[in-house]
Amino acid sequence: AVCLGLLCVLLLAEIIGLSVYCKLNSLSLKVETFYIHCNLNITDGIIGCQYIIKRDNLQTSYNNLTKERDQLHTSYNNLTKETDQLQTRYKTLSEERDQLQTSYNNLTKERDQLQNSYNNLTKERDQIHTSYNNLTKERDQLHTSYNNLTKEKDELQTRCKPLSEERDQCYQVMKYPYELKEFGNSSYFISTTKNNWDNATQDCRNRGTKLVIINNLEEQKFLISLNINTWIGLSDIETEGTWRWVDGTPLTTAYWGPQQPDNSGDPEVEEDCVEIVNWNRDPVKMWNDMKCNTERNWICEAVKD
Ligand SMILES: [Ca+2]
Ligand SMILES: [Ca+2]
Ligand SMILES: [Ca+2]
Repeated sequence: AVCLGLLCVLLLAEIIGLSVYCKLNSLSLKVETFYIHCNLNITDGIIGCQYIIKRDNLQTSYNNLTKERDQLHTSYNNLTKETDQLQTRYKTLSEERDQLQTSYNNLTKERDQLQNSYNNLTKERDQIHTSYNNLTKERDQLHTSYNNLTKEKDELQTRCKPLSEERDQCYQVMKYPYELKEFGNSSYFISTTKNNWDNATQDCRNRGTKLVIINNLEEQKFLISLNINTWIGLSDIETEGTWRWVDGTPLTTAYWGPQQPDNSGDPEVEEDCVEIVNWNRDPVKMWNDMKCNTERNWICEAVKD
């Protein structure tokens, strides 16, 4: 029994040594080792301890590998998710890229169309500019032509005015047909119609002549020989009793009929114009003062140069 106790003490010392050798293990392992080595020899104990350590290491490695596997699995799942997300983003981006490409193509077409439109508008603008310049030139030419025509019109109107007056006079002259007679140094236009003294005077003026002025007895006799009751160019229209010829000269030699001039003898009636009345055969007593609005033949005289 003493020997057996001694052996146990020795074994206990070995166990302590093994514990140092095995370094740190769980308390149960120590108990187990103690129990084993209480029944087995030291060599077997060491070998068993090594196996245990290896097993523990393997267990630890296994655990670590399991953890790593789990981590890898988690990482794999995460990566799978990320891959899916990236796949989705890639798809979305591809679609966006296609849309952008389509938009780019459309914009390119629109740009080309706009460029064409711009070119066409530029051409049209240039044509319009050219047309504008041409029209401006034409307008200026027309303006010049207009001014020239206006000047010509004014000149023609200036030239036309006396012609119109002559025409009007011609019309007036043509209104009253006449018979032409020549005597002495004068031509005589003898009317074939009758009119008042004023119109007769105006008709002679229209012809460039004067109502006949009797300058001498020969002329008086010539007029009597025509055998017409006619106005002569003598009146006292301006001043009663003061007789003047139509050229403004005063009466010097007169051939009044009997009791003439009498200014009608009626205070209510004026007789201011003179006629030749063939009421007797005495050529020096043939004139009568008469109401000027009475209608008579008349004789215009044109004195030759
Ligand atoms: Ca005369
Ligand atoms: Ca009179
Ligand atoms: Ca009279």
